[in-house]
Amino acid sequence: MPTPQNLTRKLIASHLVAGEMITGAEIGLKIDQCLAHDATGQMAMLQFEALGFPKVATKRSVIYTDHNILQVGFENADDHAFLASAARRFGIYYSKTGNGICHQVNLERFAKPGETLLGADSHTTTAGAMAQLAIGAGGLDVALAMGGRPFYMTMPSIIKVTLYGSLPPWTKAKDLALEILRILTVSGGRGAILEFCGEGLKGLSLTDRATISNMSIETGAVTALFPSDELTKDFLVKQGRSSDYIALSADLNAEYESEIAINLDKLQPLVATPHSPDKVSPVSKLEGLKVDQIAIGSCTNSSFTDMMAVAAILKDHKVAKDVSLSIAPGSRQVLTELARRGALADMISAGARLMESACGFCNGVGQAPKTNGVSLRTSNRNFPGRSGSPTAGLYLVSPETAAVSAIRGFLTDPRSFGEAVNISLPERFEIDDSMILPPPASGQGQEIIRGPNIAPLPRFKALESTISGPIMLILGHNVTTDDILPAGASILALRANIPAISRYIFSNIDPNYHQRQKEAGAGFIVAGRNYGQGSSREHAALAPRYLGLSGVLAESFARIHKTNLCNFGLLPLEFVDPSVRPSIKAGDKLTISGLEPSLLPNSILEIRDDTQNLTFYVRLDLSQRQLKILLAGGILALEAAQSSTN
Ligand code: MIC
Ligand code: SF4
Repeated sequence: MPTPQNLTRKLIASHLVAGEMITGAEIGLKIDQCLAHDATGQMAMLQFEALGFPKVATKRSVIYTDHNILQVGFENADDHAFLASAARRFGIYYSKTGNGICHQVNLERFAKPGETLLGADSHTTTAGAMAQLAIGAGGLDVALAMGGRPFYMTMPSIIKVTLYGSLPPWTKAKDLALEILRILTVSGGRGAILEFCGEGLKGLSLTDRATISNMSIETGAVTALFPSDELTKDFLVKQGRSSDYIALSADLNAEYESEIAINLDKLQPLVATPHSPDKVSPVSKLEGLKVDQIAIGSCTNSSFTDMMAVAAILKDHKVAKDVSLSIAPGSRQVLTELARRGALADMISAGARLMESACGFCNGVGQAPKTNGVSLRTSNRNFPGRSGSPTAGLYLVSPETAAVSAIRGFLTDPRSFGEAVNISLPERFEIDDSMILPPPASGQGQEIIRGPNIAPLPRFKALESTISGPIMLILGHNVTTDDILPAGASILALRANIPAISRYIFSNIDPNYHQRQKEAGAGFIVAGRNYGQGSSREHAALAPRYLGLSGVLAESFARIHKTNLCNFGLLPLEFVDPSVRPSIKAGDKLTISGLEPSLLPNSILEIRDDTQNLTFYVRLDLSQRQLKILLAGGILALEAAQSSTN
């Protein structure tokens, strides 16, 4: 009898092209589908071009324009023209601005049980709701996968999340996502895939599952996976995609590395308080907190059922007079369904401000709260400064809690609102893919349009075997990519321009960092655990490298960011003994040597602190393949060196 397999191992096994499925070992996966957008796609396309691929080799790749949509200057229009033309040239589908947020549209139109999806966005995990092995990565990894190369990662451990019971009235999928964060924190999922099972699944709709897999990345997990079952089938049938359905689940008695059991009956409405999604508290405990702004939407909670529930709550009520309520339905499909049912009228007559179907407020593109403002949001991250207001406090809640609170004017436990609203899916969704432009049969001769906002890619040299430089910054635990490269409309408009965007690196922490780093030439950042958590933006590695940064010394790294560092030739160094961290100081000159081609995977290297005359050890926990990339100065440098010797 074959050994019973969990769902994750089944999906990995069916796509494995390199390595062995041994936890912690490097594996290579064949990628079926890719996605990128107008914050990450620019770099992905410039790199795809630099890698010399003639066209995409995936079953389907899609570029969405959903992040960078505030047209206050020529910059993002330049970016969109570039992306649309690169999509035509390279055989990529192009989802026009207004069609919706990539993860919501992907779920509706493209996500497919049993396939792999690599997305240049950390919340690519959303499609795990549909038993798609959906993983976020930097744009360069996505460019390689689009070109048909394998995606490499460490074989994850698999955490079984067993759900019992059913969610009580007014307690929603978002509350379960927050409960998981309360249990695991922002680093407890590192190196793992969360695989969901148990009788509790029956009560979770496909979009509920999407909310949960969306936020799995906030635990540091690689992704989440739900089985593909009758609910998946129902959603796919309603999307006119019944042929995409296959049933998929773990075998009976499959093994897992660890297990979490959650009794849904016991959950209640929860809220993540500033400034981390794992600072979770019952809403009832903070009830009465005066709010200034409420924003409903984002790839976490902008589905048909979320929006219809909000409309049902707002119907015949008014938004409190000193609250601004913004609502951004997740896709044009959702927006159309709301319009046809009169739900938009209910929202508007309650006093809500209707926003574009896009990321918008979620990463600071509009709706920045006032100084010290309190903003209740249905999105997934409440990191400092993410809203565009450095002093605002962001609280993450379910759409139901947000809507009830909008009426009351303060954070309110929705259970006090009366009978719970329950929304079912329509008989059939309105299907109109006319804003998703398919590529022409051949991209040959299609011009790539480069306005002045599209800068050439920087090129890097191979690493020296000895590197010396000062410690530029000393940081704490859980540094986010929003700390490294802040969110917000003006910075987002520079994603295709590394010289311009590099001026904003660490700008919320030290506005002079960029100048200091340029002058220093080389240098190091020192940090605690889970450095680089959050987004997939490779600019948070590429731009510091452009300024001259040599590496980061941390207790541990977030998965995507660590790979991004290596992809651009930056040293991701882990303290062997973290207790040395407090003794090294900003400005100390460090020297690391031994960066030789003979270096072995998982090597331990000595670092000399020349200023304090002390030595300590760091681990370079990389595979042989990654070491080669790193020492060459990054993937593009390695590929260029290899093609010149061929
Ligand atoms: C985010 O939610 O932080 C983003 C903006 O979607 C990022 C993408 C980026 O910054 O390029 C992500 O999650 O990867
Ligand atoms: Fe867009 Fe926010 Fe989702 Fe990122 S988390 S993809 S910014 S909606």
